Amino acid sequence: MKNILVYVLLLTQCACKAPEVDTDLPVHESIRLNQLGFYPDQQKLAVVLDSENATDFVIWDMDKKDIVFEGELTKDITKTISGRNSRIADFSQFSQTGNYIFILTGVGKSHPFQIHSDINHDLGKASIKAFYYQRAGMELEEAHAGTWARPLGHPDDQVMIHPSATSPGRNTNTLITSPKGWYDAGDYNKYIVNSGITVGTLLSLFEDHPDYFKKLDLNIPESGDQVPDLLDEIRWNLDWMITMQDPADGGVYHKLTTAKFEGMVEPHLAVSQRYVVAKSTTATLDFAAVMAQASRVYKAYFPEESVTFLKAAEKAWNWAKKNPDALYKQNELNQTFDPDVVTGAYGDNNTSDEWIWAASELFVTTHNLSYWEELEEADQTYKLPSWNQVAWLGYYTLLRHQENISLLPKEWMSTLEINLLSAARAQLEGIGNTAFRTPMETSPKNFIWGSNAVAANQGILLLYAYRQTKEQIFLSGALHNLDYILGRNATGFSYITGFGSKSPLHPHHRLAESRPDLPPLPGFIVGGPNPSQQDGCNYPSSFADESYTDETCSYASNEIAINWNAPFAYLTNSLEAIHK
Ligand code: G3I
Ligand code: 9MR
Repeated sequence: MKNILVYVLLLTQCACKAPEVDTDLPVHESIRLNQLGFYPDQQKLAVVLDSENATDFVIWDMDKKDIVFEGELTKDITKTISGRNSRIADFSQFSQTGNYIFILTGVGKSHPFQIHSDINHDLGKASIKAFYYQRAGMELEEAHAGTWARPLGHPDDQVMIHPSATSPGRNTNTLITSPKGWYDAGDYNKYIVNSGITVGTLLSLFEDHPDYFKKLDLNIPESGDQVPDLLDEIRWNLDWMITMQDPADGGVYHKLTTAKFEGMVEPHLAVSQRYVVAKSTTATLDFAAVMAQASRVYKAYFPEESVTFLKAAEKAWNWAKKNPDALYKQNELNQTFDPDVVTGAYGDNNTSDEWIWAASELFVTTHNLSYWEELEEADQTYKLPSWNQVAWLGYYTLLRHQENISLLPKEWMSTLEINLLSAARAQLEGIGNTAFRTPMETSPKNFIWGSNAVAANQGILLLYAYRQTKEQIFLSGALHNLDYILGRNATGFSYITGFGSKSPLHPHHRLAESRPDLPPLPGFIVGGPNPSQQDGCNYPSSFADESYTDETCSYASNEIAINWNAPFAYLTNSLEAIHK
């Protein structure tokens, strides 16, 4: 079709020439911005790569069919990790609600975006609804799942005790029931360690913004009951977790899994024998932390279960005290027991952070000083949370509740505050030297398996710093990482399924891959760039922030996982709650 040239006369007092705007220019790969959009008052940046001859840009209102803002790119050039030239277009001054595109004069246009006072509302809801889609042991009905309705899979009512997991009353081949829970990721197994950080992050999201969640309707089967939907959703996984505790001694099985990964089939057709495997110290402590937190959070809604959760937490803690060195070492187990188990290991040889997390949650819930004793000498330096580093889940909790606990020594608590703030400041340092102007890009070391969760967890840290200081710069930093996740990055992808114009279509996700007739399930954050490329797929680039491929084969860059969706849900929903 012939290009339509739109000439716009600006109603300004100057006699300047009206800019010429070609709205039919193609979307240009060199323009990178948040493909969803912005809050009216937030900093609004687009990054322009290469395009040496371009200098001017406009913001085009798609409804009014009019130019609403004109600007120039910065002259300074920053290099991307792969050496491309980057310049910045800043249109923060423009704050009118509406639907827009960014046009780089003479070059091309951006994907469309919006400016809106609740720009992340639907995204936040979808990030939690994603957990509903991951539910095991339940039929998903059309009323809640729409086109993604599916039959019940994995009832887990005949789970076998693996030889590595026997105990009095539970010999090898004993069958137990261990239903419900969320599938971990692209695979169908259920792992306590990863469930732990996921549930901890989501319960903290509730504790930090209870009023926001009391009103949020997720259209899940429990919607409309007296319990906030977020807590109903989390309950599905808690109910599974509690079955993973060995009643004989309080230890917690490391995982519930098939021996090998299932094929790319729908859940109800993936029927290989499932096992509970070896009890471990890390799983047991993560379980203790989650149950202690749940006991607190659910007290007002489910008083009986609240008591059960706390008893389970204490039993788990006592088991860990007696078994501090029960590390999960999959290769060693496979030399001793059959069948070999080769699914996700979540192996972790350092338990010091798990002790901190469990002790913190138990202390805040019970005020029992014996848990404080565990913390007194503990390492207080800041460590970004991940499945194998959970210390700060505990410390965030202590900070959140410090006013209610007079037993916490002031000086020790202020060390936590200082360490949190200096870690947050360190993340902001150097943003100006990064091509995409995000905390995420300040170090290539951030690009690990699941790097998008690093971006989200950095965002959480910045939001805690904002909460502590009310300094806008921290809020802004968190928003920069959300911009990163939604498109202002080195690949030009919005890394969330179903959100943004260029988003993953082929995630490594059995629920999605087994239904190629449907669009991928929405609201999932994919792992993201990972230069280690452990899956051996074909990647378009080997540079850290470009090591991403939207192919089902790529479990090292394009899988989805609950422990990545949780911080993403924290980030988006907190931002919405803060902007309300
Ligand atoms: O600990 C080392 C660190 O010292 C080193 O600097 C760094 C360099 O890359 O590697 C670190 O180890 C990595 C480890 O994660 C901890 O971050 C390994 O290389 C990396 O291979 C390992 O990846 C994990 C992956 O499973 C393979 O085990 C991911 O974190 C983890 O998210 C992922 O989880 C899988 C489950 O096993 C199965 N279900 C799907 C899920 C998501 O992909
Ligand atoms: O699908 C599995 C994914 O969930 C895991 O993260 C990944 C790494 O453990 O492994 C995937 O399964 C692959 C297996 O490791 C090797 N054979 C191909 C499997 C499917 O791609």
